[in-house]
Amino acid sequence: MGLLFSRMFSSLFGNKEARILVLGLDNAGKTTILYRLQMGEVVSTIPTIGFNVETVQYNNIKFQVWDLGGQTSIRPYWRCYFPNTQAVIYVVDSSDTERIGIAKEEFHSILEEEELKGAIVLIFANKQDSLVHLMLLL
Ligand SMILES: Nc1nc2c(ncn2[C@@H]2O[C@H](COP(=O)(O)OP(=O)(O)OP(=O)(O)O)[C@@H](O)[C@H]2O)c(=O)[nH]1
Ligand SMILES: [Mg+2]
Repeated sequence: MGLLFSRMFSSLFGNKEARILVLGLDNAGKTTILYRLQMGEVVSTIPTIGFNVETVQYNNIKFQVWDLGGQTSIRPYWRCYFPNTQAVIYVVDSSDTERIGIAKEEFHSILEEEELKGAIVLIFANKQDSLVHLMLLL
């Protein structure tokens, strides 16, 4: 997964540093993805109150990756981090079918933000393993 992101962004940004926001509803898997990218490992997480920020380096490209808490009460603060953002990774819990509408609404709000108009957006359909389990139950 890390290699996939690195290849994609290296073709987009060349040698520059890039600021990336990882957004999505609470429990979507944002922090898990951040540390999977940075350390190459799946770590155990707790809900993020505020943010985590890490530098992820691939060859000569540096990514400053901001993982913001996704709880309802924290989402209004996402906009504080929008300036100077080159890319957004929007993480969706594919198995959270009940909240897919809320995830969509939040995503559309992001797309309307003036400060993110030039940003590249990637939608990451996370928890595909849980989705498979869900489908097996149906
Ligand atoms: N089954 C499964 N679980 C995952 C996956 N990715 C993350 N999780 C689990 O989902 C839970 C929430 O993950 P986090 O990375 O903390 O979620 P978050 O989006 O950072 O949540 P907030 O910080 O509250 O916004 C954890 O128990 C993770 O282990 C995945 O691909 N599959
Ligand atoms: Mg988190």
